[in-house]
Parts: sequence; C-alpha cells; structure tokens
Amino acid sequence: MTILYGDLRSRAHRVAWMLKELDLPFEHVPTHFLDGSTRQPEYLQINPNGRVPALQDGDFKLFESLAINLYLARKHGGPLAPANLQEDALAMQWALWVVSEVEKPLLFAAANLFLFAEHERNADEAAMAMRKLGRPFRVLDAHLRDRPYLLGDRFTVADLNVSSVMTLAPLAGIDLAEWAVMQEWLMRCLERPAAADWKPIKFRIPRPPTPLAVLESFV
Ligand SMILES: N[C@@H](CCC(=O)N[C@@H](CS)C(=O)NCC(=O)O)C(=O)O
Repeated sequence: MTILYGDLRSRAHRVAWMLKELDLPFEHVPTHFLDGSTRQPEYLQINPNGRVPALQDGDFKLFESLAINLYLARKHGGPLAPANLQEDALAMQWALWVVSEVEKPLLFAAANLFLFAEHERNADEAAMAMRKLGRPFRVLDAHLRDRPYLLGDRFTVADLNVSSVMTLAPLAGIDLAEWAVMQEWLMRCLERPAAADWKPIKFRIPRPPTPLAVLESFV
C-alpha cells in the first residue's frame, strides 16, 4: 500500500498530483503542518524532519517532495518518467534547480503578498524576492522558447516538479507577464486534470520573528 502524508494545501499536493498522473491508488493521511501533527513521535518515525509530505511505499519510507516524485516516476515508468540516462540527469537538474533557485524567494514573495496575515506583509520584501527571481525566470523562459516542455515534446516529472513549486505564483497573484513563454507553460501544466484539485488556501502562515528567521526556517 502507498500512503501519502500531508495536507494537500502544502507541498504534499505535488506528490498527490504525481500519484494521480500515474493513476496509482494511495491512502491519504492529511497530516497538517501548522497544528503540531508533524512533531508527534509517530509522524517523526515517518519523516524525522517533522515536515510534510512523506511517502510510505510498502516498507519503504521517503521524504522530500521532489525526490518522492522522481522515485515514483522511475518506479512506475510511462511517459512521465525519464526515458534514458540523459533525461534522468535533466529531471534531476531541474528538480535541484527549482529548489535552489526558485522555491525560497518565490515562497518569500508569496508570503508577503498573500500567505502572511495582511498586517505582517512587507511590499519591499516581496519586491526584493521578485528581483531575485528574475534570473531563474529568464532561464526558464528562454529554455521553453524552443520546446513545449522541459525535456522536449512531452510532459514529464521534470515539468511536474518545477511547475508544482511555481504554483505559488498564480496563487499569490504574481504577475508573470514579463516571462510570457514560461507563464504559458506553467498554466498548461497546472491545468492538467491531475493537478487541478486545488483547495483554496484559507489559512495564514505565521511570520517568523526576524528577517533572518524568515530565510532560515520557513514553512
Ligand atoms: N523540502 C521539503 C520541504 C517540506 C516542508 O517544508 N513542508 C512544510 C509544509 S509545505 C512543512 O511541513 N512545514 C512544517 C515545519 O517546517 O515545521 C519538501 O519539499 O518535501
């Protein structure tokens, strides 16, 4: 049995999307990340980091959303999976790229535009984060000018991983018009039926006490 832990209004949505693309049956345990559930000893046995998502596949446990998706792609094959060593390397490249170049500044921008309570938002911090995103967004936009998807002609786990991280942009109302090719690709990915079960995010995330803490330990 495959079990996915994590409320779907979190990074667990990426894994649910992947499981649905692959048409795999799975049990969903909607562990929330703001109510202390991820700090319970039973959950820490599943993911010692105390974060969601986590996957249990039989006896095998795995954390890190994008690694879980790469594992599922390789295990189950099909058009979403890398077809050869080069595609495998590129899928890994894009997963590491989106986490290291995009995820943190995008989350920071989204928090200051949408996820923090209104009185805790800071427009200067949002603008600073958007400036940082200029470089990776230019790279992605240029890459997609020659091909419809990251690895070429078909939607793969690379697109799923990168676009799922970028879901925060439309969610927070971030204007991507400057990177029109990237924006078109993003919406094409997010409109896939397996992705399109977003529940509106109604909760607010607490603003960490100092700017440094915002960057260091951020939901
Ligand atoms: N890099 C991890 C990040 C996981 C993560 O930070 N999840 C958030 C929810 S989206 C969480 O569990 N936060 C609770 C906490 O940090 O205590 C992944 O992609 O799986």
